[in-house]
Amino acid sequence: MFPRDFAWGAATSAYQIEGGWQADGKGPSIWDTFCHEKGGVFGNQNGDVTCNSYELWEKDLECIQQLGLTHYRLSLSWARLLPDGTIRNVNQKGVQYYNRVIDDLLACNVSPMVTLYHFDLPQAIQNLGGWKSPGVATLFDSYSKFCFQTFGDRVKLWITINEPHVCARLGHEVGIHAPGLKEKGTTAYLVGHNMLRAHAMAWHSYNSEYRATQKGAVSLALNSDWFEPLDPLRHEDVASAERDLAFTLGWFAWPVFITGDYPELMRSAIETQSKMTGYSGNWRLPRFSKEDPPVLGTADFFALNYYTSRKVKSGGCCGQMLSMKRDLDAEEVLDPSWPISGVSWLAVVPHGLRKLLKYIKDVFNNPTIYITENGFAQAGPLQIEDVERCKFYRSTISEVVKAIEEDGVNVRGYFAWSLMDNFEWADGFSVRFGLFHVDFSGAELSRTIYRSGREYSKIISKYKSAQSGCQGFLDDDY
Ligand code: GBH
Repeated sequence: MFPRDFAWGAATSAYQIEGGWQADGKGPSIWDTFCHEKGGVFGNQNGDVTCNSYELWEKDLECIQQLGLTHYRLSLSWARLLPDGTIRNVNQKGVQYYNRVIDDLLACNVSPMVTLYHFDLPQAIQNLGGWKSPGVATLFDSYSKFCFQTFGDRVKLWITINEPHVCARLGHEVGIHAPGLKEKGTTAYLVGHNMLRAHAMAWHSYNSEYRATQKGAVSLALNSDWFEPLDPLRHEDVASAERDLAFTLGWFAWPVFITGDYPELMRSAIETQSKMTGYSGNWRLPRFSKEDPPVLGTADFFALNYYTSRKVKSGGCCGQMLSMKRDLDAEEVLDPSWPISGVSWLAVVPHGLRKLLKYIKDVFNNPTIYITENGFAQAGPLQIEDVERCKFYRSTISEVVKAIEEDGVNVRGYFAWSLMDNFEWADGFSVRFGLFHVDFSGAELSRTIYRSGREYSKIISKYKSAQSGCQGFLDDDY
C-alpha cells in the first residue's frame, strides 16, 4: 500500500513546454541557441512556441485537475527570471508568471515540486564558459537563493539540477544536447563536477538561510537505467554492470549520499585509461576541494528518473582516443524479450525499476525516494487509445507497490513524464511522452487526454480512496 501522503504527480520542464522564448523580457538560453543554429534537432524544430504554456497555463491546470494529481513537477526558466543569468537584473514578468502558476496549483490543492535547472542555461552564462567554468556554481547559488526567497514560502519540494549526467554527457561529450560540445573524455567530468559544486552550494544556502522558516526539502534528480550483467556467471559482465551503475548513478549519488567523493570504481577506471592512452594532463575526474562546501549530505531525499534497463557485457570500445565510453569499457545490449516503445532507447522494463529502487535502498542508506520521472514514448501515427502506454503505467506502478511492500523501499512519490506531449529535445516533436496529446499543428494547441491519462487518473483515485479506507484496491488488476 502507498503511504497516506504519497505524491501522485506528473512532470514537465520549462523549455519543453513554455514557449514564449522572447516574451516579456526573457533572455535566451542555450537551448534557444542550439535549436536556432539548426542541424541538431529533428526537422530543425525548436521550443519557440511548443505547448505555449507561458500563455496557456490555465489549460495545463485543467489537465492537472482532470488527472487528480496531488503534485505537479515543473521547472523554472533561469533566463526568464534572470535574463542575463545574474540577480543584477530581475524580470518581474517572469516572477509574476511563476507566482501565478504556484498560486493556482496551491489553490487547487496541488503541491508544486520545482526544479531550478532542467537543461536550459542562460546563454549569457554559456558565454562565460557555461558549466565548464568554476564560476557557474556561484551564479547558480545566487539564482537558487533568489528562487528560495521568492517562491519558497509556497514551494516545499525543490530539485536543484535535473539529470546532471545527461547534461554533462549529452551536452558536452556526445554533443546531441545544448551546448553541443563533443570534447570527449574530459569536459563531461568537469561539467559534472561543477554541477555537483553548484548543487551543494544551493543546498547549503537553503539549509542555513531558508530551511528553518520555509521547512522544505531539497535534492537533485538523478537518472539511471537499471544495469545487470548479460551473463551473471561471467565475472567480466558482472564487473561491467557494476561499472555502468557507478558511471551513471554513482557518479553523482556517491558524492552526495555516501562518501563525498566519486565512486572508487569510476576513478580507477578513468585513471587506467589515462595511463593506457598516455594522457598527461591533470586528473580528468576532478578532486573535491576543501575550499568548497561539502557535497556529502546535500540531499534531503533521493530523486530518481527511471526509464529503462540494459544488459551489460564487457568490451565494446573503441579506438585510441580518450572518451567516456572508453573509460566505461562496457557494452550495453537489450534483452530481446523487452518490448521497445516509440523511441529506440526506451525498452519497456518495469521490473528494472523495482530492482533499481532496492539497489538504492541498499547502497544509499535507505533514503526517502521520489520517482521524479518515468514514462513511455509514442512515435509514428497518433494513437489516442494508447493501450501500450496504459499497460506500461499499470505494470510500472505495480512494481513500485512491490518495492514498497515486499522490499521495504521508502518510496514517497511517483511523477509520470509527462503531463502532456512536448518538445522532446533532439527528437523535437516526433516523440510524444504526454498523458495529454497536444495538437502542435493547430493554433489552439489543444490538449486532449490519452487513454493512458484516464488510466493514470483511475489508478490515482483508486489508491486515494483505498487510503482513506473507502474501498480496497487489490480487487482490480492493479
Ligand atoms: C528525461 O531524461 C529528461 O529529463 C526529460 O526532459 C525528457 O523529456 C525525458 O527524459 C524523455 O526523454 O539518445 O540513445 O544517447 C531521461 C534520461 C538519458 C533518456 C539519455 C535518453 C539518451 C539515449 N535520458 N537517453 S541516446
